[in-house]
Amino acid sequence: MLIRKPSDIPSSEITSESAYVNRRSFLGTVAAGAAASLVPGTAAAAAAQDQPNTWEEITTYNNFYEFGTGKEDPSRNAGDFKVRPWTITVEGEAHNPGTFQLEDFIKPYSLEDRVYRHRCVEAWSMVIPWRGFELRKVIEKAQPTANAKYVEFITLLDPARMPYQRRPILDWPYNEGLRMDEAMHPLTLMVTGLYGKDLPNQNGAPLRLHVPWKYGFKSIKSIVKLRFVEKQPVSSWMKASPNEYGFYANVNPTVDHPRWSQKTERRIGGGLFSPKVATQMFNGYGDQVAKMYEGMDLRRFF
Ligand SMILES: Nc1nc2c(c(=O)[nH]1)N[C@H]1C(S)=C(S)[C@@H](COP(=O)(O)O)O[C@H]1N2
Ligand SMILES: [Mo]
Repeated sequence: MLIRKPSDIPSSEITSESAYVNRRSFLGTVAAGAAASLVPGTAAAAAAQDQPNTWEEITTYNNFYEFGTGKEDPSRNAGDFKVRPWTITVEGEAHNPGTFQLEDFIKPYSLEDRVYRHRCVEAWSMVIPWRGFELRKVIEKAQPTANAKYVEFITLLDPARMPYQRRPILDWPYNEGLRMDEAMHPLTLMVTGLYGKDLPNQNGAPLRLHVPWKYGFKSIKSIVKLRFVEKQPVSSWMKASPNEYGFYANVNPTVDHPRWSQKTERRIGGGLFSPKVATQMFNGYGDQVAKMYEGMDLRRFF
């Protein structure tokens, strides 16, 4: 069976989530202890912020408009979505393009588990233990030409299987893009699973992106195509509302969304009265990614 709900998972496997969380909190404690003499409050707060959300939270609070616009719609509506067979096409400005069955596409890469913060443009956040491989490995294999300046990603278009594509919510299929250096960054992950299991449909099965320093809408789900292009792609969200959603979409507490503040975020699962936490520049990954944006006006290139 490919997609399993917690109720389908034998109890011997359910321990994996609590073991994961306990291991993280142990590491968090050690890290916080080591750093305490330097930055007491900050390290402890950062460690607490890096506790993964539960399987339940990650799989029932989703944005996946192809299956409805309510947060619980994808978990309710995507259950029957069949993700095999699944074909991936690599095309455009590349010396080594191709069309692959998902299994063949993934085969060359070894999967690793990485815990990433995930910050939605709607000012909520989670911490998610993804499983996947670096996008740069795919790019190295595809060998983009000198003309390739961006990579565009495209979600499946199939209104028979993705029911809300019959409604004019966005200009379907959902698409996104990254500049080549962003796509080549070692943090940029092609995701196939979470908590060590295959991705549930509502989280973007069978293959989605996660770019942890950018707002969640960059992390496109159920990808069928990667296209190397010379010109900056125009994403579905840019088309829908260009003054609200830019191409870069870097998490940035100093640049508010036109309709709300981006200075703080609400951690999903924290409970109704949990305090809002401060949003960090580049979602806390600035030491690894800020260099790519040196000299750019991030108010203009939002
Ligand atoms: N194809 C597609 N990808 C998508 C979306 C979508 O509606 N359709 N929503 C985006 C948004 S706004 C967010 S916050 C993340 C949510 O990912 P998650 O449900 O795994 O947390 O997916 C992104 N990728
Ligand atoms: Mo989002």
